[in-house]
Amino acid sequence: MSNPHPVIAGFHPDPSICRVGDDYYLVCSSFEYFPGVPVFHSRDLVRWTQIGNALERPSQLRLSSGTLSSAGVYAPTLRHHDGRFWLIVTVVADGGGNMLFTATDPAGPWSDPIRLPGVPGIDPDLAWDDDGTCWCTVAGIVQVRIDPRTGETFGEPHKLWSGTPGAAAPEAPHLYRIGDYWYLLIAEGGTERGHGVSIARGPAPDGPFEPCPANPILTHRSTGHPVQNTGHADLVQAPDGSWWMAFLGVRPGGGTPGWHVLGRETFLAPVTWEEGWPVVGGIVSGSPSGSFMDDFDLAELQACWISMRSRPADLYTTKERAGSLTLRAAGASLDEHDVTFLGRRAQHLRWRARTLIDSAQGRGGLAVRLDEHHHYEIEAGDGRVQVIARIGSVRSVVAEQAVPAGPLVLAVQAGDPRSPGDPRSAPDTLSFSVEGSTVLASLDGRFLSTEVAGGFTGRVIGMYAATGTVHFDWFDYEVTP
Ligand code: 6LW
Repeated sequence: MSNPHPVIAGFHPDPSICRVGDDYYLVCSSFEYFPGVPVFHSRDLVRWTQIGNALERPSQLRLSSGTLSSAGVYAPTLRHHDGRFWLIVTVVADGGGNMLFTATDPAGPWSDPIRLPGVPGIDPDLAWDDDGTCWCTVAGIVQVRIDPRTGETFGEPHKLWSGTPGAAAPEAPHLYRIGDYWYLLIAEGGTERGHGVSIARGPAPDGPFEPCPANPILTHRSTGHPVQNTGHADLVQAPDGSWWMAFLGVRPGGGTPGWHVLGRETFLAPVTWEEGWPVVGGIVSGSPSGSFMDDFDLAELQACWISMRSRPADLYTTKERAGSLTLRAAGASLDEHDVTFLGRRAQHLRWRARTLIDSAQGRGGLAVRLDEHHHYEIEAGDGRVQVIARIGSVRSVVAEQAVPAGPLVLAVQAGDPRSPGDPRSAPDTLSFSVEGSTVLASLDGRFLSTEVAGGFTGRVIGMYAATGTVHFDWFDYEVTP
């Protein structure tokens, strides 16, 4: 079985997709990271370019330092209606809840939130019927009519469908009017190895719904498919009338039980229709993105860069030292919620990242993060370099060496595991070094996987400041064999 590639690799879960003319747009969850809700554009459903982040202002997304990792921005839905783009999302945080944003250009700017206090739960969906009524459907599966311009709800939320009897977690609902039917697409089984997609149809947007006899229409549970956890899907019709499904999946590596390190990624499959029911075809492989380099010569940071919970302008700037990223320390380490960290999602199974750091005025370094309890980093400052590992409650300086004063190139590489044939093998090894000298430490990659760390995200590689002020001249991310 070939190893199909995601169309959007790295932690880009819970995809929602819509089309306007020949242009497709897609959004994903982003949890504790800021800015939130990455927005992508494509003309062929396979090659996607990030065109921005929908929630890029504190007035849109305010995640306090108390917001837990894997809380924050849950599954969004993106739709186009009445000449505008509509984004509905759940923010799981203090002062959060379900909220709506609108824009005329999906690249932004998006509006400030329209709050939906009457909409319960998570995974909100939007659908309009011919008379303009807007139906909001959430996990459960529960539905309520809303006015998307004001956030007002009408009547009490009512139960639509509970999915396949006995299946866990009916969620991720999307409602479509297709031909003579209204279709209700859901995820069920939980977002882990039992994940799947099921569908029901009915005569009206509020049902009643009859389940598809072939449910689940998509699942890889109990198969040897290299892409697992498939679920949380959205449907889109192409200009030529063909139908496609975007959905999340993971690529576990190593021995048993398998560890996925890139989070839940976005995959694509064709859909055909038989007797009024969708049939999902095999995954269409995306084209892997290439290497990436940022020399921080631009005044604004590129859209792929993310920080935890917020990005105060006085702690993150490319204006203080021309051609450099300057990070000013807040939290004292990656164990802290408010550490000054700028990262990008790891998008490949094998890669090398490097940065040129000037730590004369502080301490900082290059890190691979799952969350504040699971991260590895190489840190420079005070005339020494340390490799630090945080795994659960254990924090250890696993290597240290004296270094001469002056800028250094710090490197981390995701390489093959030590014992690939061992049924207990790790998915990879993360090796840390100062360029020009030997590897300081090589660490087991399983501890930076979702199966170990838990939660809904994946690895993020980035630069951080632990004390004082640290400058980074460039960052590069190279795809390796
Ligand atoms: C999301 C739920 C899910 O709200 O995981 O994969 C939750 N499905 O639908 C977080 O991504």
